[in-house]
Amino acid sequence: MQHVVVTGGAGFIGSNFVRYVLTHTAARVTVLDKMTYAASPEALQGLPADRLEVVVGDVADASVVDPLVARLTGPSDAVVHFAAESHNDNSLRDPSPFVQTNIVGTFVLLEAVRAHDVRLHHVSTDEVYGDLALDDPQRFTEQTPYRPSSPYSASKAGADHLVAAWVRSFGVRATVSNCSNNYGPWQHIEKFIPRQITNVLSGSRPRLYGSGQNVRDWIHTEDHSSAVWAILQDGVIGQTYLIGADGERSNLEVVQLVLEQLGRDPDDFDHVADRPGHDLRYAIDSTLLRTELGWNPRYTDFEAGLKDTIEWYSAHRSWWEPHKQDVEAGYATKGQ
Ligand code: NAD
Ligand code: TDX
Repeated sequence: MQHVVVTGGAGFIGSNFVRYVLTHTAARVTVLDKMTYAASPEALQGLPADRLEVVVGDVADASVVDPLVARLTGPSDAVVHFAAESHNDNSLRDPSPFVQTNIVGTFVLLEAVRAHDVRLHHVSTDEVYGDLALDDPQRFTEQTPYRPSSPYSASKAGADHLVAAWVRSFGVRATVSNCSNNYGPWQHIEKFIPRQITNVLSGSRPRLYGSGQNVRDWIHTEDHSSAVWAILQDGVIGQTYLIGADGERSNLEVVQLVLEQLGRDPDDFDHVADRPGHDLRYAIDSTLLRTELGWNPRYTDFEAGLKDTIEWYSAHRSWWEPHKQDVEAGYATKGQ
């Protein structure tokens, strides 16, 4: 049976990927997760226990990582690397864990897969490419030069470069994907869409940074999972694949959609302090992934995906409500 080690498998996208693999394939999964504030072990409950093991540990700790990777001896076994500090706003407050987990953690993992000749898929972000003008007809492609803006995106860019170097210099069998903004169940309420949904559900107003003209290219997390699985099965070693679902929306549009779908006045939100260095627009051209691997997103209707997500947060109050006050107190100190 194929065995996949998933780092960061208790986080938002990692846990959705673990669920995807255990539901759609016969593979066995070992999650390696440090269980930081961003982890949701609850997201892994109810999955087939005979094919899932959870190991609590730090991806930057070679004494934990090396023996786990050494267990991957089958021809299709692999590591899928989601573990990261993932929130831009946190990286502006304290970049240190971003450098440690995202860069040093990726280095430690690369050394382990090099030592044991194990296949790696490294999960990254479109933010490594910087931002685009609102009217730029070009979108990001695999050829776009790196130009990260924040400590978070710079740390992810550093990790991507390490992977590329380990492929070229040491022959490590790795692929990389750079995906656009994910939404869906189990996303931490510090992030844009869940923050606004849970603001409305708790009787307060959505908070839009700056003018709200900034554009993000939204993809449902399940489509990210199916793309990563397709790359793991058929991706070309050494290749980078961009993952996106043609979901460009301005932040203003998204906030107004959330308000409308929850039956509120679409203007019932506050403009708050902008994010320093705030990227204006991200947009992905995923032609390579679609033509080479035949991948297509299933969630092509953003309004419908958002509606499902709102329903999910309405039904999972007990998961997010205990953390809401602390998350908002953190934002309040920055006027956001
Ligand atoms: P998340 O913050 O929800 O989850 C990250 C997980 O990694 C958590 O479970 C956390 O406990 C774990 N983790 C953190 N530090 C660790 C360490 N040192 N060792 C082991 N585990 C550790 O993040 P997410 O939004 O699910 O993002 C997952 C990956 O996808 C990241 O690599 C991120 O850069 C990438 N990505 C995210 C998006 C997005 O829209 N959220 C888009 C593109 C790419
Ligand atoms: O309250 C808010 N109000 C607001 O206007 C928050 C939290 C965010 N925003 C804006 C900032 C961004 O333009 O919404 C947009 C999305 O913000 P985030 O959810 O923080 O995401 P972003 O900074 O775009 O990064 C996300 O996508 C790429 C993930 O957090 C990263 O991990 C991923 O790499």
